[in-house]
Amino acid sequence: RAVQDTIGAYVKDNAVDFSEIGLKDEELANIERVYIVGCGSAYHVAMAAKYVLEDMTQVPVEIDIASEFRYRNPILVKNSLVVIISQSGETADSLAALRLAKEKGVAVLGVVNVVGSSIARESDHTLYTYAGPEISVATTKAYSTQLIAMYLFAMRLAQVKGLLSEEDCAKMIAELNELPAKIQKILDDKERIQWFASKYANAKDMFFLGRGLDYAISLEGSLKMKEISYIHSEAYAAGELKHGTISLIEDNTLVVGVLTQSNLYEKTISNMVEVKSRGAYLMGLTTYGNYGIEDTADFSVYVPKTDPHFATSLAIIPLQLLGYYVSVAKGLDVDKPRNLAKSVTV
Ligand code: F1P
Repeated sequence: RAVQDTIGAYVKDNAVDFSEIGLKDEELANIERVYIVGCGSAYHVAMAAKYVLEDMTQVPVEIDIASEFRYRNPILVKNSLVVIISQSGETADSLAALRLAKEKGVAVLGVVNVVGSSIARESDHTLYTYAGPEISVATTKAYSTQLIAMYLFAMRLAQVKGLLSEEDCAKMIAELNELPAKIQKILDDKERIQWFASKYANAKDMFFLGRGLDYAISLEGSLKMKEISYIHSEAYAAGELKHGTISLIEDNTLVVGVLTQSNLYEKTISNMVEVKSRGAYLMGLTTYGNYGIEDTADFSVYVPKTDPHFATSLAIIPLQLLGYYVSVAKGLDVDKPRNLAKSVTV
């Protein structure tokens, strides 16, 4: 529902339409660089958006954690746009990043859920997400809607830059409109993840691996595991694991490989084989059709096919469920993760 509402807010007559938020095509046409900034899950959306935007628009994208951006005196080039992603619109570091960008004379696009929040008010343009008022502390719906907002932004920018035809944009919109039903299909199969998750209530460490967009998904899956299950987990760009962390793999350590991007599939499989030979127990997360994964993974989870740019929206669901059900198996209160606040305003 949240995903559908966010799509519906900015799609008119099979095209992405930002006229209501005053983001004009002439302004988009001038953008030569994009900086995307956020904290926590919002930063992981930034990373996914970087892959999508660069691939679709050929505009270079830099991403940063807001608490780093605000203190490092970032060089912001002319004709750039800073995108600040924040569910609450009140996160102190993200708000400070926004103010810094404005001081430096760069336009800001806020991607915000809470209407009238500080970031929404101070941004030059605000793309509202429609995650609704009932937001969990460990971001799930907000993450999904922020992704949608960033896909729509990438599609409009690609069209303005002449890299996406009206017809291809309409096809992408059709794919977007299918996401809610596909998400529901994954949720309908949740018992299988629950059964698997219940075996990991006592796990010490977990690792998530992926390349490209699948690395961004891995980071968010790993964060969910930490936030709600209190299990030490790390996400690695799959090729980086062997440069150190592989020494932490012991017999039966759970390693989750994410493989939604067909051009990177074989490479990530080879990294999974490497950790398996060190004793890891492998969960493979891929799209329907890639049944060869069962030759390598001990437990395989499939998500429906979609445009590869949108794969994050589907692949994150089993990982959120994994974190959720490990937490349930440990008898924890998923809605009240310790030490975590809904909005970090200091
Ligand atoms: C950012 C954030 C969330 C996280 C937790 C703490 O919040 O890091 O991603 O799940 O709630 O804050 P926001 O800037 O998106 O409101």
